[in-house]
Amino acid sequence: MTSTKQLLVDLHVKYIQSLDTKKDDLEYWLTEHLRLSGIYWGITALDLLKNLDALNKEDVVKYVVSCQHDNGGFGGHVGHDPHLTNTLYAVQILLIEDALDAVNIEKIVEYVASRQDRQSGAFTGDEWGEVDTRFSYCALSCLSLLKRLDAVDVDKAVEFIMLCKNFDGGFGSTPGAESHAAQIFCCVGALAIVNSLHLVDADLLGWWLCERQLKNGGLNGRPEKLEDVCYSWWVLSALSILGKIHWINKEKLIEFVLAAQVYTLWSHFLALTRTFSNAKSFKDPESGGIADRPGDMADVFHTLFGIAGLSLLEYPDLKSVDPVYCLPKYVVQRIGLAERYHV
Ligand code: GRG
Ligand code: ZN
Repeated sequence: MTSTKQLLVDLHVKYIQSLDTKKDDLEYWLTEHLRLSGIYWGITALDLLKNLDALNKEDVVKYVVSCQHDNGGFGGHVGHDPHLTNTLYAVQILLIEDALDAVNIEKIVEYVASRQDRQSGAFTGDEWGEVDTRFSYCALSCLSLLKRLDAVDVDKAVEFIMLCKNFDGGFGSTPGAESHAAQIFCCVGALAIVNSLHLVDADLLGWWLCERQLKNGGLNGRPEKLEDVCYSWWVLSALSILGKIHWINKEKLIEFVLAAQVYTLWSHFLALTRTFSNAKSFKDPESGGIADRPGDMADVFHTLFGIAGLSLLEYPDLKSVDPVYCLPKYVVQRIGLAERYHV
């Protein structure tokens, strides 16, 4: 293992492509419930890397359609129970593939609306009843992408999110819960979607967010915790929505994310000498993808959020990502939703 100062695009594309071919690995079967989310993380990363074609569109759309239930919701894999999170991921994948017409949109709207508790405004993730601000985000993002926010009580949804705001300007998962960067992304993103960013204490929250950067350049999710590549998304997207991305040290964060890339010296050599993309049959299971921090194993979740973070930091040769929807910006523009939010 050595340190690199550049994004290893070819290796990451190969890594994402190889994820569905590891059927001999126990891990492949143990993570079955993450199959649909894995496709969202993988395909979004590929698109930002300008390699959307690396996965076959027809196969992807067919698989997503097969995860939908009669009630309109999507499960994490064929036959798995429907869940709000997977329903958002399904809509996001179909939008990236420009194939929303492959599913019944009215049924999706019905399912998402059915998850709101009309009294509190909160959303439950599934029929088991867990309430969390990340489900508020999933519901509002999904309905907004489908242009059907009218199907829920938006004022009540905002009321619930504001009950989860804390003294430090941040947001937690439920009223009284500690501020956490991932919940902050969900709450700030949801408020942006429904034009309610004026309810955020932008300076106070901006301070809390930029204090997440540690000496090694990486960001943590709350005080006293370890740095982790995925916070390059959760923290940076919120800062970006608030117009304060310049409050963190960009160069140090880029260095940290690049150092969390996984590769062997041989793959690195091939990538550097540009022979890699020609060596179609070359496979190196140890290479490609981004880990949560330098030295750890890669996974597709951290691969997306590392790349999306780099995109927010305007790293060269990446497509721009939308900080509210976590979709490539051109996709959000294609449906006429880009740049509607203001602090
Ligand atoms: C479209 C990007 C996108 C998201 C959809 C499902 C969802 C909405 C958001 C998930 C938000 C969430 C709660 C993510 C978890 C992030 C995370 C790394 C949690 C780990 O927390 P701890 O406390 O770890 O276990 P730390 O880093 O604090 O040690
Ligand atoms: Zn992480």
